Amino acid sequence: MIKNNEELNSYLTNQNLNEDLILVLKTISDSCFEISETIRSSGINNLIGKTGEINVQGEKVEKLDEYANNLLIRNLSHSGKVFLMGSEEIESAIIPNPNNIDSEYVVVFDPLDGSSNIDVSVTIGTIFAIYKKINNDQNDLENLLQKGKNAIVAGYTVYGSSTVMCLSSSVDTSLFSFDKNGRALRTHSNIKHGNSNIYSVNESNWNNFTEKDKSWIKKLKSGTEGEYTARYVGSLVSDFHRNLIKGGVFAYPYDSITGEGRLRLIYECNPLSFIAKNTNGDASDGERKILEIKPSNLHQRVGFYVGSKKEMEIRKKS
Ligand code: P6P
Repeated sequence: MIKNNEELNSYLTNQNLNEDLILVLKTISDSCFEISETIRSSGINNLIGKTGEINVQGEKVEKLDEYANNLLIRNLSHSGKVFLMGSEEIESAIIPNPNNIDSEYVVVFDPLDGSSNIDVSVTIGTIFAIYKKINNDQNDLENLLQKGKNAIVAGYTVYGSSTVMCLSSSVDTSLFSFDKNGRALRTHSNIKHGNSNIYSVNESNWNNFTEKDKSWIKKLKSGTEGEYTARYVGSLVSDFHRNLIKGGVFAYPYDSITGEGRLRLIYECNPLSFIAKNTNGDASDGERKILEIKPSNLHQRVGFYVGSKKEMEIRKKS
């Protein structure tokens, strides 16, 4: 545990979070700092490249994916305060301490989002959300398949030109940077979604967009709704963080031909939608509020629109 993390400690205490939840959040903060330090030296410690494994998503596992995943699982298990975990990298639920029914919290995470950008030094990040368990049965997946609106805290850490952690609850959304000893120091509090005109879409999927989405994007480009600029990093957490600070909307629609979504509901869309809701933003799958969707499985994929209400309203009228 990082020593003298007083600022984070007092921030969390002032949020009236109980000490077990504070310990879980400090464990996540420490883990994100460790991941950040490792990423920055990954080129020289042979952590760039792939493990040769294929994960449950059918994606080639990057060495840093595996490292970040194992670190979070190990540290959260050692905290003794986590009842159950769900990870993008692991097919089924993770029981940190079998029969430890005293622990209250369920943690879901994408250990390293955007990992296709690792070997080109583009911003990547860790995304997480924390829930209260529903029952004392560690084999009951319903503890993981909760609606996003049930989250208590959600957040992310982006590993970019600087390392920034976002922590969000219904009370406050704040940003933290880390000093060289890993202490999280608050830089922004009571964050509200920015209002710049930015849209963030992978337009190479144009032919698979619905007519509604095509007319929406054409409207944003037309200048009739103001002058928009396009930004797309290809790392969800990075695109989300930029829009949270500056404004705008991110969209990864369902494929209109296959009906498939790409982004994962439980550990990508729900945490970011929870943050959007807490910061005057909005999030949907194109029809439904993301936070109201009852997950059917741990790795369910959905269409995803998240960001300023302004662009979401324009889409409704498209
Ligand atoms: P595409 C990264 O692999 C990821 O899951 C998200 O971080 C990102 O938004 C998306 O995929 C990018 O997908 O199809 O644009 O490369």
